[in-house]
Amino acid sequence: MLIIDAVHLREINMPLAFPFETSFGLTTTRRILLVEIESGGLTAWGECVAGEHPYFSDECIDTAWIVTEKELAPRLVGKEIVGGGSCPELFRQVRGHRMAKAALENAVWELEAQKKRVPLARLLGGTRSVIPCGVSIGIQPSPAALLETIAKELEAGYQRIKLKCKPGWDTKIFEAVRARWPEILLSCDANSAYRIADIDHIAEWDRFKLLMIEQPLWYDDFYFHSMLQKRLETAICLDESIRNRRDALAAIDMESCRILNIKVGRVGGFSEAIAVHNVAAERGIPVWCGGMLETGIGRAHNIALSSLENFSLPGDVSASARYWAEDIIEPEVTVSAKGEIAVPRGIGCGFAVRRDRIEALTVRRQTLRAASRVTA
Ligand code: OSB
Ligand code: MG
Repeated sequence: MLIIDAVHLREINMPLAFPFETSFGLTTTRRILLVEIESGGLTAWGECVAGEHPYFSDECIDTAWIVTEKELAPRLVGKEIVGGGSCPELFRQVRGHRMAKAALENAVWELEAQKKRVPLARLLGGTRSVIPCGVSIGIQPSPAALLETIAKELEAGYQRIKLKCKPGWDTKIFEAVRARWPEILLSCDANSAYRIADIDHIAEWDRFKLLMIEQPLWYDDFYFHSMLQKRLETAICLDESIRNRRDALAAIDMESCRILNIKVGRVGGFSEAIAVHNVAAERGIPVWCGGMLETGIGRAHNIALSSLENFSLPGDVSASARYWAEDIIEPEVTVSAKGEIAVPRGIGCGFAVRRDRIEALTVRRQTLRAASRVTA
């Protein structure tokens, strides 16, 4: 059993080493909510992946902060719980706010792994010793800049290139990339930038032999994606639309997609991420781990999750140095020349959190502590 003594919230501000542009906007500096849980002398961290604005999903760091402080953390402090798997039930009364829930739940799983002195990856049911890695490349200032970036990432060993796209940065770009690299594993991610009227336009991309087209239509849709999937040879991969296991089941059975992106924040924590992974495995649908421009804390958790068997496609989990001049964990996450990350074998997530660095980046903080118990 774990007794939760305290939950600390903090916001850190961290400039990205390379600005990241998607169809919904440009990110240059991340504002990130970190949670730290104290329990019987142990301490475990979680990262909330909500963005600065409610553009990817309806959560943002400011909603996550309020909900964590006022609703979620109070449901944890002072409680005696079994482990990470206890969190969904504790948080059930709060609807939505999955990224806020995930930060706390994942920290509790980390705590449980530390208490049991096992690697987090094993506690989650992971079997892989290395995970295959791809990169997500934002919209670039010019096609030439994009080609240069791709060349650099391939040189580093990454196994799959994903191109962010939007109307005006799509067909011509894919053409240029395929002209230079006819055979690489290539995919695109539209973050919902298209509508069903674009069905003929999107169907033209079959000639590029993309591994998948990620979330082309509305962020909350299955029906029109199913219509589109029937028109395509290329697999659709859903990201934004999949909030939980039931969504995964609906999307798979409606044939809205043939591949799933699992983001642990988007589905509300490791418990639900494992459930999505399992239902996809039962139905023969491969999954991969998405990314949300995480610091080392969220990145370490993504590595642990990616060690589960059905994470068979390269994920968007890549080296710390692609995001940060200096990460907040040590060692930093690195990728081998084969485009793989080794799953740590140490206790917990297997990375040490750099408290000094976090202190220097902190712009606000709050502590919720259990009312002191009187012991006989
Ligand atoms: O849709 O996968 C996405 C980043 C922010 C928000 C949404 C997405 C992304 C990425 C980047 O594609 C993945 C990463 O490198 O962390
Ligand atoms: Mg995506």
